[in-house]
Amino acid sequence: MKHKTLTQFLIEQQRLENALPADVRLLIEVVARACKTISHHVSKGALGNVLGSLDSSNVQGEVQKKLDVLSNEILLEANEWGGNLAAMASEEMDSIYPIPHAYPRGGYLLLFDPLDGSSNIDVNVSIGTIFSVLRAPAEADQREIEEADFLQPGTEQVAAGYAVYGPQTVLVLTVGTGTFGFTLDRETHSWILTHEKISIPEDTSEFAINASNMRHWAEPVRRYIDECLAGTTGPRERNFNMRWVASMVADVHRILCRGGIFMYPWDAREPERAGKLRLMYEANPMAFIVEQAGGAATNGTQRIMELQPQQLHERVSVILGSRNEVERVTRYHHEAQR
Ligand code: AHM
Ligand code: MG
Repeated sequence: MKHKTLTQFLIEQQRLENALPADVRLLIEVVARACKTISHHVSKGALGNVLGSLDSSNVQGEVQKKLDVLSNEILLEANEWGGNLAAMASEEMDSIYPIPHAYPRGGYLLLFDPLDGSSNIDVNVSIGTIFSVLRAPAEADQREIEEADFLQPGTEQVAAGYAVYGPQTVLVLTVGTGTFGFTLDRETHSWILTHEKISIPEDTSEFAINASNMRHWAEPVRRYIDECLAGTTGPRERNFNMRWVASMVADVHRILCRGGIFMYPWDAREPERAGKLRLMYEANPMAFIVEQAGGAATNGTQRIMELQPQQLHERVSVILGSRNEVERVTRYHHEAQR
């Protein structure tokens, strides 16, 4: 069998589908290369002296792991000189990172969570990188890029993807023509297309939620999960299974492979907080990937990709995965509002 590499795939997308400009293609290649480097460091673990925490915290007040910071640096260094970007933003940086004046400036904005699944870093469970690409506003050409230039709804994304560093390192990508997966071949160091046009089953009998927060959930979430747990004798008339990796990349990857619903909803622990996950570099790219695979993503009442961000590090309630289940949870939220 002749393998198709990421480079071939992207060139075909550029030529055949007319789906992506050459500079976005190059930018994705650079991100993918950085993910290879991160994967290499992750796989070294204790031998690479990369495990454990630093004394610092990020803008959300979370303790930074050594690998969080290292991954952030790898992505910044890989992407700053290529000439395709105007600025970057990351979960690990308080504010945006404009491309230094020493390098040519491009027309795109890159946002990322450099290493998602922080609680799993030191315990050898799958973790990953999530990224999203937006256009820099055309009028920003003549001035410095500002944080406000990033505040675009997810529908404006040009590309989105994630890498998961698990038993295999896999890169999942969309440029708006479907969702595709590539496995890292560690012998040739290339990304090989292994998951062609991924399609999420519309129905599922598997849910993913951190059930330790059950007592804090809103009524529609509790109703949905109660009905799943009631199994064959409940209103759903079938048994459900539960999975929770606590790395969004791994939970979403499972859903792309075999269906399921993932929820990190609003809860009453910190009622003023919309959710735990971040809209711009976690929820939006995952929503784009999931929708392109035929799934759905809402915050309980609205499509995630249509939300107008107010802040770079804004948080959001997330319900995504198999279409019919996401629509059901969303309907329960609407019914509760009436
Ligand atoms: P992180 O970006 O700090 O790693 O946080 C995001 C992660 C997600 O990957 C995962 O779904 C969630 O946090 C798990 O949270 P919890 O530990 O509350 O179950
Ligand atoms: Mg994260």
